[in-house]
Amino acid sequence: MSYENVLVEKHGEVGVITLNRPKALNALCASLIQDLGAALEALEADDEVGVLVLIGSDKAFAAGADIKEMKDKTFVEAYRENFITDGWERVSQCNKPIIAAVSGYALGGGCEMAMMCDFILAADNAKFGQPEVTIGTIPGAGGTQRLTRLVGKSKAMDMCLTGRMMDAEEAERAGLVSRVLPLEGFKDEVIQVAQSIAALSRPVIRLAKDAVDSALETTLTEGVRLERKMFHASFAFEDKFEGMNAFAEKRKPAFKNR
Ligand code: DAK
Repeated sequence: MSYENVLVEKHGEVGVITLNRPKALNALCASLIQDLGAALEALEADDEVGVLVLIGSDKAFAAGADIKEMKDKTFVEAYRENFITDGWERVSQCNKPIIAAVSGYALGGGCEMAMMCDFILAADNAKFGQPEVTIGTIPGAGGTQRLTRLVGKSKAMDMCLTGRMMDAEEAERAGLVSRVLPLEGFKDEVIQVAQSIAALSRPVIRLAKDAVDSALETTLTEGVRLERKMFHASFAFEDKFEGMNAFAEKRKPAFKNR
């Protein structure tokens, strides 16, 4: 299946979606969001694929929602049409692990979309920002919420009130990104990280993803209780026996995703 605004490729068990609207620095127009949703649906349904990667170009992951689509909208139109809503949360609803691979600009909706992924790997030229205040509005796809949970109130306020950009090094220090990698060979490195996850047991990875996600939605006591239940649930998987027996027998595990 081919799309106008995204490219899709498979590297073994890794499905890579590339945002591909280079002339507009991958500005997230409605048709791109639609294509992205369709590509995600297809890769989620593809049993060969265990892990997803969302990447842009060297210059831009995405420079935000498409300002030219928004600039003339009135409140009444935006409200009546439920403007810029359909499909926007799709990335955060993936069952399979999804890694944001950010090189260049990740601004506004681009930064928000990266934060919807399970974690962010940044190239050393990455720049993150929520510059909406500089164009007379505020973040609308979770920027004030996810950024605050990831980097804390002080830095989130700084980013959302000044609209400044932070570079990859600052983003790693702040906990927004998990690792910074050189731009040269960035995509290959990201695919290797994704492949290392894809080599593990899929149901166990799903448990781990769900458990970490619950940390942002619940109290510590409830979260730890849920984690305990999920830990016990992993004992229902054949792969738990395979993993532990392989360790004891000093061999590599052969997971069967069961
Ligand atoms: N929208 C549309 N076009 C964009 C764009 C954007 N966000 N960003 C860049 N472009 C276009 C430029 O207009 C230019 O097009 P042409 O003039 O060549 O036709 C082309 O991309 C190259 O951009 P520049 O010439 O500006 O390139 P520079 O290297 O000089 O500057 C830049 C790069 C990234 C610093 C600059 O382009 C820039 O500041 N871009 C805008 C960044 C921004 O303000 N982003 C936030 C947008 S507001 C919601 C979901 C999402 C959102 C809200 C609600 N819901 C679910 C409710 C999100 C809102 C936003 O993201």
